[in-house]
Amino acid sequence: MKTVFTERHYLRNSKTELYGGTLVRPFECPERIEFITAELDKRGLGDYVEPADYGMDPVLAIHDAGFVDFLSKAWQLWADSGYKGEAIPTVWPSRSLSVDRIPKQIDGLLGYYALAGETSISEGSWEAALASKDVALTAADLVMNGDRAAFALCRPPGHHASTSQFGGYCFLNNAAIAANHMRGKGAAKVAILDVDFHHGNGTQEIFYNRDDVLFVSLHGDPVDAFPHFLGYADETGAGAGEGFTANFPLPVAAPYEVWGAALDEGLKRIADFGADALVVSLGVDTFEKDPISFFKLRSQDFTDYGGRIAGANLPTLFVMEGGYAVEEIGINTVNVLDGFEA
Ligand code: Q9C
Ligand code: ZN
Repeated sequence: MKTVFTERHYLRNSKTELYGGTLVRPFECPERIEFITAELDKRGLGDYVEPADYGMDPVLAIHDAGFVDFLSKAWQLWADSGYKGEAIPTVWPSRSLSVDRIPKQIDGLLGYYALAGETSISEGSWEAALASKDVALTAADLVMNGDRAAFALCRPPGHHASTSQFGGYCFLNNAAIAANHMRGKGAAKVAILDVDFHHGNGTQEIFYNRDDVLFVSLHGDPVDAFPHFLGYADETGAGAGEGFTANFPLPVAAPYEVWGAALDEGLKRIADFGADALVVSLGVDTFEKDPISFFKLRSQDFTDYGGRIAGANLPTLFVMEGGYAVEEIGINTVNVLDGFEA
């Protein structure tokens, strides 16, 4: 399968992540992509395509216009205010502060449009986020034009980005933008299978009221894991979307036997739904050595589950999400693609 990739991901090179009370170099770093392309090249799978420019219409079909405008100017507002570091929110419209009015000043805007505080906005972050959605859209069109599968090597990732909030290293929801684009290109029903360790809260929120996009997610139980406030099994959709969200929260130290059983249930849901196309939010932070996660998948398990996903027999778009054990991120990601193609 082809890989859509651009060097413009390097434009996202934040120096700070608020982690455990200290500022550390972000886990979501450019080397992640280098490890993946190195492994693709090593296995002779490096069939790369540059992304096309899809403009803002597919973004504005998913995200709030005020949010998009904020992202486009946040770094400039922050820099103009004279702050020395990167843009980190410090105040939120929390339970006891109003959410009714959008402030003008950058600290207020950051709190209004952020869902978490670890994702510093740095110079170039917006441009990288734009390139990342174009990677996803270009790969979506490969699939809609007849390729059995395509790999969107997106960075920054997207599944935590909701209609109007960024966080969890995500700015624009690449998978959601691509899935919606595939709907517009003739796939009547699209299923999204989110296998990143973390719950895809943004994707869930975006499609929560829709019955044309099924959202299935396997993730660390929010009782113990980021994003902490969404991803419970009783979240099943609302209105017309009731029954079109399926969450599989899994416990600390879940081994592949447990994870794989949930995957099979999720794939059954996708088969029952009658999807015309599949989008896989591919995070490999389920790996046993991932530094910020708690599942126990081994490298060979990624090959195995790639094969199980192929069993769904659907045109499939893989969209890169998380995965932070940098030495193994390449092996594990390419194992999924290899297992799918085997
Ligand atoms: N103690 C993605 O995988 N912080 N985002 C976790 C753990 C945020 C992950 C802190 C993790 C965001 C795309
Ligand atoms: Zn993740």
